[in-house]
Amino acid sequence: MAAAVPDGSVSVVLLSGGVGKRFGASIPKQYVELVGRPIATYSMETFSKMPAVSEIVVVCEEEWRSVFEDEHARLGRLKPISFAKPGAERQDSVYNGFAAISPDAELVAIHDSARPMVTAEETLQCAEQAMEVGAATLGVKCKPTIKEVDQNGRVVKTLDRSKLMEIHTPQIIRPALLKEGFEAVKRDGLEVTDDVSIIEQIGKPVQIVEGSYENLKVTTPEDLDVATGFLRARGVVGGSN
Ligand code: 30A
Repeated sequence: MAAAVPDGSVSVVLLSGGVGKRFGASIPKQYVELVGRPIATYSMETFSKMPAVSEIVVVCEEEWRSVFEDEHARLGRLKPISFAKPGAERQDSVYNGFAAISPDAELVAIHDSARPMVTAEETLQCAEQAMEVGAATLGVKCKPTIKEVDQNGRVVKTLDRSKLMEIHTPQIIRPALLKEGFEAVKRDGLEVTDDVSIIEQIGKPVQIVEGSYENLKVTTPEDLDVATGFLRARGVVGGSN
C-alpha cells in the first residue's frame, strides 16, 4: 500500500551547481542543449506540471539563474521558484537548497538537473514511498558485473549483483529526517563520503523504488545521443534532431 501524496506537499530542490566541463563543452553539462533547450530545463518542466509539487528551489551559480527564469516564464510561472547557492560538496548544495524550502513542505525531493528524463509517474511513486517509509530514492538494478579489487587490481570477490542497485534521483525524504541527518553529521563530525550517507548515519530506512534506465545522468556527448533517442521515442521530438 502506498501512502497518498497530497497536492502541494512536495518541495523540489533542483541541484544544478556543477561547474564540470569534462563534457568537452565550454559550459557545465546541465546547460548543454538537448533537442534545442538546456538539459536542466527538462526536469524543471516535469516537476512544474506535477500537482504534488508546490515549489522548486534551484541550486545554481548566479550567472545561470536566467536559464531557469526563462523556463519558468515559458511554462507560464506554474510553480514558484527560488534560488540557493551551491556548496563545495554535493551535500553542501543539498543543505543550502534544503534551507530554502517552505517550512510547510511534507517532503523534499532532491534531483540532479543532469537527469532530464525523469518522469512525473516515477517521481510520484518515489514520493508515495517516502511518505510511507520516510526516505525513498529512484534506482535501477545493477546491470554490469561488479568486482571488489585490492590495491594491486586483484579481484577480492565478485559482489552479488542481485543485491546491488544503482541509485538515481530524485531522492525524496521527510524534511525532519533530513534535518536530523545533517545534525548527526555535524554533531559527530562525520565525513560524508560516497559510501557514508547522511540518512544511513541515523539508522533510518531508505526505500528504493525501481525506476527506469531511461533516467540517465547525461555526462558525455554519447549520453546526449541516447537521451535524444529516448525523447524521440516519447514523441517529444521529430526525426531531424
Ligand atoms: Cl539527498 C548525500 C550527498 O549529497 C546525500 O552526498 N545523502 C543522503 O542521505 C541524502 C538523503 C536521502 C538519501 C536517500 C533517499 C532519500 C534521501 C541525500 N544526499 N548522503 C550523502
